[in-house]
Amino acid sequence: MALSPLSMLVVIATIFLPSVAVAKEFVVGDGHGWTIGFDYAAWAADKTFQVGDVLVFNYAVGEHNVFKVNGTAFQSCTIPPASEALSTGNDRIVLAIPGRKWYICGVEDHCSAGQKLVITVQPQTLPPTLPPSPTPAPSPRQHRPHFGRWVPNIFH
Ligand SMILES: *[C@@H]1O[C@H](CO)[C@@H](O)[C@H](O)[C@H]1NC(C)=O
Ligand SMILES: [Cu+2]
Repeated sequence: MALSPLSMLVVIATIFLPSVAVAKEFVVGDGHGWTIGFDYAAWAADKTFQVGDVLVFNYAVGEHNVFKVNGTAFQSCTIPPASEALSTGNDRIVLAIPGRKWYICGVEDHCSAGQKLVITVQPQTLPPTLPPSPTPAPSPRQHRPHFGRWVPNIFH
C-alpha cells in the first residue's frame, strides 16, 4: 500500500512528536498567583522545571513585582534596583538556562514575609532526534570555468 504524502507526514510527525520536549507553562501559585501568605516552596516541590518552560507571575499591578536575584539576595531579601523589576502583573519568564533560579517580590517586606520562589531548572532530558542540519564546510570561491564546463559550486 502506497502512502500519500499527507500520510507520510503524519507518520513522520508521529515518530518524532513524542521525543520533542513540550514546553510547559507554570502559573506561579496557580490560582493564588504571586502574593504574600502562600507557600511557594511547597508549590514548587512537586514540579519539574525544564529548559524551555515558562514561569508566569500573576498579580495586581502595583501590589507586587518580581525580581530575579541570586541565592544570597534571596536569603537576605536584598531588593535590587527598581529598574530591574518586572511589574506588568503578568510577567512571563522563559527558563532558558539550567540551574537554580531565585525570584522575590520587592514590595515592602513581602520577601521577608515569604513571597519568594526558588526553583531548579533541569536541562532538557530528551535530546532532539531530528537529524542535525548539515553545515557544509565553506568552500573557497572557485573560478568560473569557461562555457560548457560550468559546474555549480555547491557540489564541490
Ligand atoms: C548577588 O547579588 C547581589 C545584589 O545584586 C550582589 O551584590 C552580589 O555580589 C551577588 N552575589 C553573588 C555571589 O553573585
Ligand atoms: Cu509582593
